[in-house]
Amino acid sequence: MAGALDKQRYLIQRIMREIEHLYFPRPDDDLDDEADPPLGLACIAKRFDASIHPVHTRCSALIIGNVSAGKSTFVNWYAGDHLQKTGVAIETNGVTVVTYGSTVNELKGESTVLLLPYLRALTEKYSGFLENLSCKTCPSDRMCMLDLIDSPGLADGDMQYPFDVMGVMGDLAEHVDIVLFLFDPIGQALGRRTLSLVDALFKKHPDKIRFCLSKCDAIPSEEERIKVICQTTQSLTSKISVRHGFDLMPIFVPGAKEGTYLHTHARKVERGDAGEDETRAERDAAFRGGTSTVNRIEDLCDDIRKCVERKVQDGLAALKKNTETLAKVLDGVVMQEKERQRKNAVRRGKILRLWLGVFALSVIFGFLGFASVALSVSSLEKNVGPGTSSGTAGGGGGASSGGSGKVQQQAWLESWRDSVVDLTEQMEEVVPLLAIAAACREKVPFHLHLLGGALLVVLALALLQSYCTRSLECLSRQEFLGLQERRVFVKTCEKQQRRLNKEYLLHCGPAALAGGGAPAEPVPAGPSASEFSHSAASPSPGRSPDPSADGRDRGGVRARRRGKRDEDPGEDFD
Ligand SMILES: Nc1nc2c(ncn2[C@@H]2O[C@H](COP(=O)(O)OP(=O)(O)OP(=O)(O)O)[C@@H](O)[C@H]2O)c(=O)[nH]1
Ligand SMILES: [Mg+2]
Repeated sequence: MAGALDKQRYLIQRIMREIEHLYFPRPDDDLDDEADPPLGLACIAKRFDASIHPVHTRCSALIIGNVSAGKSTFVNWYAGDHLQKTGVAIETNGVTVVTYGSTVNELKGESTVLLLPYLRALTEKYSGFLENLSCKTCPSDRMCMLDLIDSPGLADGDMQYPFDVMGVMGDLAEHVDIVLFLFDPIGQALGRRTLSLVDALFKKHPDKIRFCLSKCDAIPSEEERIKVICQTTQSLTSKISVRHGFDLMPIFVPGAKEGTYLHTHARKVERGDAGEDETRAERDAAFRGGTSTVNRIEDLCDDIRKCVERKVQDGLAALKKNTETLAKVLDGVVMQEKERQRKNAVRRGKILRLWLGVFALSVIFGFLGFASVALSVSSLEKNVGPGTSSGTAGGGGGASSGGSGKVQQQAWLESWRDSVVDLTEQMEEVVPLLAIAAACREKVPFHLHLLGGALLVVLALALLQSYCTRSLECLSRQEFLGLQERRVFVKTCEKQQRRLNKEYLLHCGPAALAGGGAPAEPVPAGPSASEFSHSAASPSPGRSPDPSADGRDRGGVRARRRGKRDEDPGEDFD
């Protein structure tokens, strides 16, 4: 049984780790990652403004209860280490998150927020919370996928808290997967504060809440135990509206009374050190610690384990939805890009045709102009005589050699010229720009005027063309390759999701029962303290306890990415 539990735990850890790395890959140390940062679904979603389902790859349990209800003892027992102070006096003042680490370590407020970014909003919202927040790490396998949040005991009267404890508990309950309410049968179990929190949280998250009557072994007789259970149930059900059967689990930490709870046989069983043939009845007997008192602490552990399982299923389902969403978004971007490129190509064609038309027209008009000038010169020379075309100086020669008709023609030409000159002078008076042009005309030869005019026309056409046919902004080739790489990555993630889902179902389904489940791989040691600081810097809300395996997975994805890019960079888009 313990072996099967271990197999299941290792498989879940591996799946969650792989899911996490698809969202938040960590840079490789051996690669120049500043130039080529690893791709992740989270950064792709951010880059393309796609809304994806939030990713939480770790399960978390919030433990709430009255003062001395045994919250810290339960956390220590579950994690298998003496992490939290315990005692009859008020011991816990702040909030402590117990999580996985390769060593037993303690982080204070700001480091805790770096490691668990979801707490940032709470530290900003509630003054005094950051100073009373800490994180403790321990190398227990059971904590690989789980964070236990220990809270200050709730008491009425003059009890002062360094922060708004009710507000913080309410907000933490939003984030966590399961909330355990522990009631101490000896102390003030159902105070006003505790009951109002029960009421508030049960209204919002009825499925997350578990009620436990802790320290049951401290009640001397079975009769009194039944009385306490009845009274507590009555008080609670009068406060909350219970839709289904109300369950108050009587629990106690075996060995807590004697202070030996970290060394009991039950702990060994829970850690998987006991033999495979250990039955549930034997384990129950171990949990009772040799007494006849009913202890449902294993049911509570089962509930926590189921939460972790649900996390995997939710993670796989969210991965499927998110990869589909991102694939759609990227396809849309590619389509838009292609549409822009097509429109630009059409516009370029139009521009080319326009310029070809302008060129052809200028050739035709140039040819026609040249021909008309040549014809008019030759006809003038024929009618008036040589030299006429070059100016009025030749007029005398023409008069002597031509007849009266030719003289009339020349006189008409001169009068026409005079009238044009008169008109130009009148216009120069009205439009000063023309006066400047006239001044220039005296100095600049006529053919340069023509050339300038032609250039002005061309410029005007070019401006008109650029205004009318402005091309749409497109991605550069590099950016387009990046887009393609992302799409390939999302496709790879889709395949990975299918593979992981299959592995998980194989493990849970009949094949697993027949011994065909996924092979159990021992999870290598978790991150060291320095690795924790590294993961703290990463944007991931969850962390992996196994960086070496991360490298393996990531290496595979990167090799595929690179291989794909080298093979055929435009396979999907061109
Ligand atoms: N008999 C018995 N005693 C327990 C059990 N759990 C805890 N205790 C004792 O109860 C006392 C209080 O335990 P803590 O774990 O410090 O309780 P707590 O809820 O964390 O208390 P605060 O942090 O002060 O609110 C300690 O002396 C424990 O040894 C249990 O299951 N059975
Ligand atoms: Mg405590």
